[in-house]
Amino acid sequence: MTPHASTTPHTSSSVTRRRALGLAAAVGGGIAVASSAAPALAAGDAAGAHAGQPAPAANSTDLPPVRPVPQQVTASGGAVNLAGKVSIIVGPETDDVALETLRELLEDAGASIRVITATSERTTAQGTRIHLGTEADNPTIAPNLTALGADGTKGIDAEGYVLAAGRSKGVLVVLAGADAAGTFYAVQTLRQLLSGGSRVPQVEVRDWPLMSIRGSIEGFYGIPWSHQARLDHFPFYGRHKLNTYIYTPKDDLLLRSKWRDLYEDEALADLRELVETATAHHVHFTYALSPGNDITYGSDEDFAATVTKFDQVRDLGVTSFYIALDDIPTDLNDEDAAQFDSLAAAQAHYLNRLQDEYVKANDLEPLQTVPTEYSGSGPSDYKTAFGSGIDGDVRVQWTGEGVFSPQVTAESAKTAQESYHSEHLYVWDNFPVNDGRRDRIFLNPLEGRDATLHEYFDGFTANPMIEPYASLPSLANYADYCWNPPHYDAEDSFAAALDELAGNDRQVRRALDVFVDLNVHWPYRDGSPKAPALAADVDAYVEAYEAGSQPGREALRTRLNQIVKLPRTLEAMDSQGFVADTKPWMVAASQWAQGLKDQDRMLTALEDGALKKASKAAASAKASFEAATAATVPDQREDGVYKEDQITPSVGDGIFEVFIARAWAELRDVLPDDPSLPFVGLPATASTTLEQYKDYAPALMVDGDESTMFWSARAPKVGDTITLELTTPADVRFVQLKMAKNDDTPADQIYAGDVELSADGEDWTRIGSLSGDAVFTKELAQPVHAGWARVSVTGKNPGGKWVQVREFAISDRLPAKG
Ligand code: LOG
Repeated sequence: MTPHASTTPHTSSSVTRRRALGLAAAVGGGIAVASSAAPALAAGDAAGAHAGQPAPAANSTDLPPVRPVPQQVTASGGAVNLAGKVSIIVGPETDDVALETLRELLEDAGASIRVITATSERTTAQGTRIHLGTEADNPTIAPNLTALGADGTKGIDAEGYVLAAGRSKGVLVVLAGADAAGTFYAVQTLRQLLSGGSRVPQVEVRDWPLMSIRGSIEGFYGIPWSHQARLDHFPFYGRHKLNTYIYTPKDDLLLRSKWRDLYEDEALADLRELVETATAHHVHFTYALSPGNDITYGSDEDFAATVTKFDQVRDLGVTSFYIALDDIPTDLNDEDAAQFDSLAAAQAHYLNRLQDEYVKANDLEPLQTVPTEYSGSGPSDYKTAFGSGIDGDVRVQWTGEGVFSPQVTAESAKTAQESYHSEHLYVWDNFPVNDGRRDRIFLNPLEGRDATLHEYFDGFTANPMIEPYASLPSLANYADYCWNPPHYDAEDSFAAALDELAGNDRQVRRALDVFVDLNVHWPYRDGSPKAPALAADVDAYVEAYEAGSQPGREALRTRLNQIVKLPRTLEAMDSQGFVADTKPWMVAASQWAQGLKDQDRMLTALEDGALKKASKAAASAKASFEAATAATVPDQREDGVYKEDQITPSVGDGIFEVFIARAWAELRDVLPDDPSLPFVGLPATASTTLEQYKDYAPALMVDGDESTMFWSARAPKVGDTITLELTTPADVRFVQLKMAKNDDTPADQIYAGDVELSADGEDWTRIGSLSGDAVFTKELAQPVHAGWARVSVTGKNPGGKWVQVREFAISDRLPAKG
């Protein structure tokens, strides 16, 4: 797609050659350094990276790391100092933000600054000179690049730049953009080369992005980002060379259910501020409407309504528009059905009208869209009709082989291009979005995107989390990946983003790693690790405990102390937004860890035979766990109403629970009636007449773990049953059925049903009926001898709701009263 991709040979022989020359190794996520005697090396050359092969490890003797990794860097050794008197020479039209950013950088470096606007090749400036701008705008750029022995920007792609630093009649730096954005990015690279000081290595950097669309799509369900969060994102994007933000939060009513309604003054003022701030940081603010729920594609009125709405934001300076057609009905209404033979044909008609009569007529950027079939690379009637029906300039989004795509390979990219008949596909990447798991935050690096995808796609937009600042590490990953996929190193990029958010305090940075470990599991990728560092410490503890030895338990104790303190330690992070976003998870982690510490004391007391002490510690643990399961995360559903404290944060991915279950088992052995012990049912198997959804198997109803569940793949019918068979029949005194996702909110569950016991699996005795609550419990005054229990459905579910069962348990004892 870009000519440069093929001019950069990715061969391992070039690595050998570099080693033979005795050159420094490339920096992981940093820069390859060539001596002045050697020819300039492309970064691709230096790292010898193949698809999926990360750059070599960091080398501290090299240049300060620059991320995204530039395409080419040549260092001639030594550095120049920018403190003292500095003249910045700009052209009349040189990018304002680039100049402002440069000015701030130099002030931090201790420079006193004079800005000169050049009108000819010659300037009167003496001493340290920094030339900033494009060759077209600033006539001093070309001769000064020549003075440093550097080539001009001719042939460098849009948004690219040349940065040259050295000496020629004094210290001379040239920041030459291929365009305004490139000029701005040259300054961003200078910032990283200065790395907080005043010295710049003598280098020539030639750099350009391999993908033209790099950014985020606020495209999730749930609480839309705040105005302030959006404003805060744009400077971050600028620093990381991201250039796109697509505005399409699903639960913003004016974008979807009320898409025809116009904005009031206050909302328009906010939008204006967003657009201006984005533009200032070279971020394209793309405005997306989702009219698909009730539009008539062929109607003149709906076309006019679209234009009227677009015009409101075009007046604010928006030049980039988008129609989102995801998650909408696939039937045509009568009016459209009379006019079009398919959904795709109707949509193509509407999009083409917008592209011709609006986008082209007003000289805007090409229209963008996400089709109704947005995943899977294979062909379909819809994809063919949609792709070949729309104007070839329209940019089309695709989510990969699935809605969530653990991998995106070059092969599926190629197939998708063919199936959509599009030269302008770009990825709507459903990562790190958490609208399907609002109890989680995802702090794992972006992985699994092939290193050659720039050959197929215009770019990527990440669909981020509901928590805007917690999404920043992933967005930094997209920045590094999209600019230079062959040199993307997931771990390095992620660690650098955490450094940035943490700030300079090393204790804070270490605590952040401890916190990240508890949130790295990404459930959409098989085998994704679960709190691996905590898990290793738990394993070591259990092993030591079983061996009756102490030392192996210390690592876990240290970690638990760190986790308990997380809310306090991380308070000192630079990114206060990250702290606020993740607070519910930090607090819950702290409470889980406190409970584990209590259980550690309990286990020690058990070993010492101090039973009273053990029981007291167990009670503390129980209280900590109860605190940890409080709903503290806010939520917003289709009605657009924001509500506090709706969701219990999930953290640690079940690893705390591994320890907890083990510790309770020890207590149960010694003190089976301890009131802190959680209720467990007798060993049993479960079966049902309901089909299971995905891998939510019936066995998950009887695994003693409320964080897993059975989920039906349909609504229950009268006569459907869920049946439990005890391993050994018993005198049953207690029955408990926990349905839906939590105890307090009726949702997917059986609404009408009888609960019955049986001694032989044939004759059944009713012991109670479901009431519409999520939880059913029954204490039997007289024990009933039984080997089976079941729920039989006696009525329809409201709204055709499906069924979730977290636990179905029967017992010969009553639950302990704590
Ligand atoms: C939605 C998106 C949502 C995401 C993840 C697309 C194109 N649309 O399945 O708004 O955030 O899944 O839940 C989606 O991905 N549909």
